[in-house]
Amino acid sequence: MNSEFLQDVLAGLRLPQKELPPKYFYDAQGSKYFDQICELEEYYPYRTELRLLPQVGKELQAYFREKSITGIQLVEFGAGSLHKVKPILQELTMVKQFTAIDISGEHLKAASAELADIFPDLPIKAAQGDFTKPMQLELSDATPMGFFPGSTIGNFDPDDALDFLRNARVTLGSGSYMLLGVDTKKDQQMLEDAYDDSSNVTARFNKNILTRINRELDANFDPDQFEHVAVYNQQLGRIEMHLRSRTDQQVEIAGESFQFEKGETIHTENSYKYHPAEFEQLASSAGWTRECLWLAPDDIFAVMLLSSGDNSAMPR
Ligand code: AVJ
Repeated sequence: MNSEFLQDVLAGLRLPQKELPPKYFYDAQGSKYFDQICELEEYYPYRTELRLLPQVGKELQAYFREKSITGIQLVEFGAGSLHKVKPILQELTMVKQFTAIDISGEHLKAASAELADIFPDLPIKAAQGDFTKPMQLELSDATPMGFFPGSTIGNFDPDDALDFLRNARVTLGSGSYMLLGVDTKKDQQMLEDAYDDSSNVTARFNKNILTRINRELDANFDPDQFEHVAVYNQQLGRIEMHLRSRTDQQVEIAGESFQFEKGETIHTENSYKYHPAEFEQLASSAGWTRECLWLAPDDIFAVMLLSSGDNSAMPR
């Protein structure tokens, strides 16, 4: 049942630079830690984007009216706690249906029940799924608009981000839109503080993946024997999170042994940062056109509206 998780973990830890896919952070506990991260003073992306969204919603409403679009079908990728969509739904009254896709099914169920209380007339669908892979959506007559907030796209290497954007353009189809939140390149200290907070919430979030592996995959990690590390890789324009072994140690996972040297790391996450123009370039390589750009004060976060144009020649 957990064989994909097991295979991903074994494959990642057999590499010379050991790694684990960040999508496995989000078990029930990990999703809770992530919500705590979003409350941190140091973690600026969450609140910065959230503050931009009422304005974004208002301007989207005017933009779509201008285009004589009367119905929107909103599809959120990596939906999590569904806080970000609220200001959009508040302002964008032409949304006829909301579909939320997330990897953590239970978390999503609770969040969509809460959303249904706030928007009782809105049809809401919750789908557990891996949005990093191509998928099928039930599309209505309303204009599809993808929603991918939080700079979650930053978890992908640029190649994979390009694939995601291409796949999403096929999934959403001709005449669709995509609203994206993208974290920007900025002062290194500000970036590193956001991923290595003084209350160590991010450290617990990072180490929780080891606890999850112990529980679900019959392993014997001692999370205390690993140290949380977050560094900005200037060359590649990304925050890297690692778990650094405090000693020489051996860990058993489903009967396979893994050696860790003191100081050796498991690379657990990348969080890419883009100049707005840099991201527009990436989106346009995937066939999207940038329609609108909203920047937070000091350009510390960007929200973009992309349009697919006519892609009817593409396979659906
Ligand atoms: C959910 C991927 C957007 O990269 O900022 C937060 C995850 N990791 N703190 C990010 C995360 C550590 C977050 N994303």
